Amino acid sequence: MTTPVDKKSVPVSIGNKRVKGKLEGFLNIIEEHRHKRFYVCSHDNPDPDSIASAWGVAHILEFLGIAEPQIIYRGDVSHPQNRAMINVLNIPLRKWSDEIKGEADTAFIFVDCVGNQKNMTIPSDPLVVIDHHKATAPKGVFSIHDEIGSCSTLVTDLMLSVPPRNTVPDSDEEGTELYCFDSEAEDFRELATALALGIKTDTIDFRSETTTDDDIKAYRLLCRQISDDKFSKIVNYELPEYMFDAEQLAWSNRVQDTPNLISGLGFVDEGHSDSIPYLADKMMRLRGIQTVVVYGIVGNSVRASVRTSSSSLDCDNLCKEIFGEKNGGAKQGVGGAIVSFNVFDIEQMPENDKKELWELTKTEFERRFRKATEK
Ligand SMILES: [Mn+2]
Repeated sequence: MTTPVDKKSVPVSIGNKRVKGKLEGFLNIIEEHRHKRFYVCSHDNPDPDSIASAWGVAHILEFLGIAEPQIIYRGDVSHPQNRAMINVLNIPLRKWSDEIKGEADTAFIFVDCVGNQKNMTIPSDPLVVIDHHKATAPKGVFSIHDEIGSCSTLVTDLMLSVPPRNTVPDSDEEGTELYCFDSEAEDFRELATALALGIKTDTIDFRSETTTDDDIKAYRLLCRQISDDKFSKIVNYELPEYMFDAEQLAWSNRVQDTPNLISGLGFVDEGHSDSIPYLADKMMRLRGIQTVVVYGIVGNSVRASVRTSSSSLDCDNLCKEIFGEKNGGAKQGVGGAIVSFNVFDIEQMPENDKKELWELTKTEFERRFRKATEK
């Protein structure tokens, strides 16, 4: 029989060697820059893993006595589940503003990315990067890096590994030890909920190839601390009305040749672009369907989501064949593409031209889809 773990027992670390090996260096670098204003930054497409990691790092900084570290991102939080996460957990996430660039004495920590990729456009050099992707940090930047299932796992381990702090003892009492990973701390349940969601989503429920025992260990540990209510509220997030409108459109615009289906949504508002991946997933659930492309024109680009469960098609090839070698990619049956129309200013176009542009786009991508799937 196993003994349930005492929620108040002293926390153990996950034991990731890459975290352990960098702990001292991390603490030193924070100490060295402690007078600065810290910004913890997500990449441009904040997802549960990057949001939770950033919040976790901000929590560590506060524990280390850094005044008011800020969590920031550039780009958009578009997926309705990610918005639900921010609202339900009340995560103090702020959007990048150009004023930050002008501030003196700032220090930036990038999480879930290393800073020299396309998905990170915050124009400041990081002091520290914490990441789990196959990518190398820029030269000279202090990095905590391991190719595991999620960045939230690394951050959870870091939280557990930070040495406890002694409170100032009263005259006749001894000081008590305070831990960074402390279920009694303010907002800790919410933070644990966020980190658990980060691990769950980034590992695709522990099915991704990169999932390690560390991810599972961190998840189990966090699950003892989460708010069950809030966790399920986010997992079963509410959908905005436009999602149902988009679904109706996707259904009526579909070109279906079972097991293949493609559907174009026309011009999609930037703020509604999350309907594209959502509907690609949904269409995959249609009986007999194995390969789906849902796409639309968002701003000056075509955005597409590609899915396949077919054993004869490779999703990455499919993305590249339909949308161009450099415009898309996929892993494990899930992919996407962005094709820029940067010679046009679509918003300024007369309605008729826009209509024609859409017709051309539709004809071309449907043709390419047919060609790529009929092999
Ligand atoms: Mn991640």
